[in-house]
Amino acid sequence: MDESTAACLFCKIVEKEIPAEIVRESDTALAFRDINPQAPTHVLVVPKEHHPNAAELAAASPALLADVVALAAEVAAEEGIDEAGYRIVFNTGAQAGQTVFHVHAHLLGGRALQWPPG
Ligand code: DGP
Repeated sequence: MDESTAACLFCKIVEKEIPAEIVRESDTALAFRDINPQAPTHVLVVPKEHHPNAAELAAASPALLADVVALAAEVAAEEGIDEAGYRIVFNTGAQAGQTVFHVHAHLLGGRALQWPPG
């Protein structure tokens, strides 16, 4: 772990240094429940490798971005929300509400979701 990731909250969850309710894991990604859920299913899916946001992940490693989305889809199926539908959100940048700068997909479902989001 280099200096940029040493202080990263989600790197610490990936390393199991900080507890989280992990729901699924692959070789490259980890899915765990959001601490402040906004829907009956609210799971965060992160690549194990540190990248700050979705755009930088897409540029550096498209396959890893695909792994994150694939794991989110597996969790959606496991949670039984895949048929009704769900949302995958990557908040990117402070104005979009990103507060943790280790890229994470929010998987939201289990209720009717509003559009446009706030
Ligand atoms: P964002 O605002 O898009 O950067 O989302 C960050 C999410 O991370 C937010 O919904 C709350 C969640 N979160 C923050 N700290 C923790 C934590 O320590 N554990 C878990 N499980 N989730 C956290």
